[in-house]
Amino acid sequence: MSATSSPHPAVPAVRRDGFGLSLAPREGLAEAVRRHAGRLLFAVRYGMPRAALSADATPVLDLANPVLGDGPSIELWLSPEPVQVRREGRFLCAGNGTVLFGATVCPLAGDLEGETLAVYRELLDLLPRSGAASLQRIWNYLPDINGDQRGVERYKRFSAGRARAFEAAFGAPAERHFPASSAIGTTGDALVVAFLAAREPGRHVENPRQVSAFRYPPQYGEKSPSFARGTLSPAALGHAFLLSGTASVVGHESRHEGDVLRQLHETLRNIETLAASVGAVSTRPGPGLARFDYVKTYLRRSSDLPVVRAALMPRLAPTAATVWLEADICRAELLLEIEGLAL
Ligand code: 3EB
Repeated sequence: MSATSSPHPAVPAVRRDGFGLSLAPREGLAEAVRRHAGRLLFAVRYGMPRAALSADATPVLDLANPVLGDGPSIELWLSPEPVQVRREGRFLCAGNGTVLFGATVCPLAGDLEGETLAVYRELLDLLPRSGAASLQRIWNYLPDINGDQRGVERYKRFSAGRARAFEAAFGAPAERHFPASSAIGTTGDALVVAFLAAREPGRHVENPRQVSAFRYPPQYGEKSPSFARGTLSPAALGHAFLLSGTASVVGHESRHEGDVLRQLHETLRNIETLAASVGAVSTRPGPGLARFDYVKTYLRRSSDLPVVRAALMPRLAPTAATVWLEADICRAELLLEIEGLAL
């Protein structure tokens, strides 16, 4: 079938030195497994009935966040080398000796801080044993992220557990170990943590327009969030720039409450400023928004899709792949968050 006759053609892979990412339509997993046989690190499927992990033909993480619009809904993380898949406690991991992708879906009982601490301790413990000790990127999906757990917002409970695990593993302050991250709401009753790690370290980047999240004042949680604004990954990941979830936060404050388009433009200013400062840790210039290969946008209100998409698309390369998801954001007043990858 030619690409033009298919309603949802697979987006061509973006690859560099063999590492890469491809996107596939909702029903495209089996074909992708055939096409990338033995070179598929992990598939992540959005818009599924519930969060789940499986490892039949290939490791697959399912997430329940609805896919907005008619775009692709499966990420295919590709490896230049044959992939070995294994269980490490609660994590399912796939690696090739220099990079490792892993994920867990952890049922929650009612102590999000303690449960997050336990999951992150397990993660920080398995990495050095795996040969891919350096965290590059983490994705966190939390049920009812803005809800209350015994008087404290659940995102803040999560943040405290994550911070304690980093301190237990590396001592305080542990900030030079914080990778690019996203922390996003989801449905169901499981905490989902997925990660990308490598044998060689990445270079974590901060944004001059934003207070580093690990220095946020206590109003955002008893323990500040443990993440970097972006990570410039090593050669085994094609030197990909991994952009953290980025929102309408200037300094440490949320801006433009209730106005999704103003939030979008503030977010884009944050991304452009961060990209410019990647030059500080690299001889290459940082990737401006127009050089991103993959952009994933989380919208709190699905009805905002048309206006946000119309304003964002002209700012991206025509070849950029986009995925649009409905999700709560970690601060109740934030209406959107954008993450991405540039190879
Ligand atoms: C912010 O700038 C928005 O806790 O891992 C963005 C990316 C946000 C990652 C995290 C939180 C996280 O503070 C929220």
